[in-house]
Amino acid sequence: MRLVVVGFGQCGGRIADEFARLNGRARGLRGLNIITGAYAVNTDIADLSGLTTIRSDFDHRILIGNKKTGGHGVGKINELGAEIAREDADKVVETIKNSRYFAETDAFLLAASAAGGTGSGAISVMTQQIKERYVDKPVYNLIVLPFDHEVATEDRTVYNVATCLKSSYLVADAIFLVDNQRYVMKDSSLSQNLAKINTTIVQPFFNLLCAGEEKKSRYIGAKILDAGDIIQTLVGWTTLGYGRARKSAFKSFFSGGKDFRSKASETQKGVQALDEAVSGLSIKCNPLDSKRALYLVSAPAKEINVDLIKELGTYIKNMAPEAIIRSGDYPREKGNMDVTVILSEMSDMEKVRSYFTKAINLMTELKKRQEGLVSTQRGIDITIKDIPSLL
Ligand SMILES: Nc1nc2c(ncn2[C@@H]2O[C@H](COP(=O)(O)OP(=O)(O)OP(=O)(O)O)[C@@H](O)[C@H]2O)c(=O)[nH]1
Ligand SMILES: [Mg+2]
Repeated sequence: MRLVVVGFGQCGGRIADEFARLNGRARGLRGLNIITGAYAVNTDIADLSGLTTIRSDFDHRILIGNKKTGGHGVGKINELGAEIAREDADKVVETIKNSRYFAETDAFLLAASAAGGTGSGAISVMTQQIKERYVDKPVYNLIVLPFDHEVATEDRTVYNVATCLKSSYLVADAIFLVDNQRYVMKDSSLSQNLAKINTTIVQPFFNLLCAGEEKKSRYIGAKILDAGDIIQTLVGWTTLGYGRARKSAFKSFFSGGKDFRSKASETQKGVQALDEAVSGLSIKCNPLDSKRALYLVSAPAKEINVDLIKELGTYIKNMAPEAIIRSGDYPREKGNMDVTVILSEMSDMEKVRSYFTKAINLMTELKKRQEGLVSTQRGIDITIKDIPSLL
């Protein structure tokens, strides 16, 4: 499957940059092109300059709203981000259309954080515009939710997240949700942490996108997972995960031989990788709420056997009994056994619901203040009102 990836705002731009590196790996290691274009769109020049892999010309790092913001961002006001995106949408759409490999694109993936201003405001507006012009290609969103401490300290964060999620849900074919809080590593600095999080977010897409693009017969699975399977799986609220089996201590004894224990250990490794993928899903959710699921197992060809596929299928079926399940295998020459999982068309996600509830409470409170039902004056403001003014 081949994607055009467009990142909005700082977070979105960095994720698009990560996808550009992913394509570099796919080309270098496998001779495959999985990203037909990677773009960063921002109101902030400095953020665009900080990227490393997306080409540095103005056709790939696209500055919008320069007249309104002077190239300095929208400072968390996502209505302004949305307004600028509406005004400059043509510029973005035209640039993407003119790219060299555009005709080979299966779908769009637009990425942004929900808590900022530019990305949070722009992603739904641009999704709508792209959908109107390219009716035959799905448009997916990848939305990053803020860390808990950002929510606790700033009301605007809640408002931005809620409005961004609702607007995207109205227009995108599916929304991959990624919760920063799931990836917090207390022992590393924030910038390293974000870089690490971005790598973790993008990693599951590697095999997922490569599997259907393989041309060499030895890399083609018994059941190929291609763009059609992925498109059929992705609807509405979506989460994804990736797990890799640890190397077994008994590997040298059993693997590769005809010993029954090698077959058993492969199944065990597959289940272990799947366990890891499910426990590390990009947002906390209950798999029972998903209506569509997909898994892809990738491993050296000799390790993929019928028992393994059957075992993984049973695992997913028990976990998400209401879901239509699609699957595939992706044989490699060497490397680990890993499993990629997608749960989609989720009917509930506690975190999303809680953002909507919090935003409604916040707006009720704001309205009360505006109507004067709650006094907003404190400290100096209360005593100052009785002092005569010279103006
Ligand atoms: N995972 C991840 N999260 C990020 C990254 N950069 C910022 N964030 C998160 O994104 C939110 C801030 O949004 P930004 O993307 O910086 O905002 P923006 O879209 O550039 O908007 P403005 O700067 O307000 O114009 C916060 O919740 C951050 O924790 C990143 O590289 N990776
Ligand atoms: Mg910014």
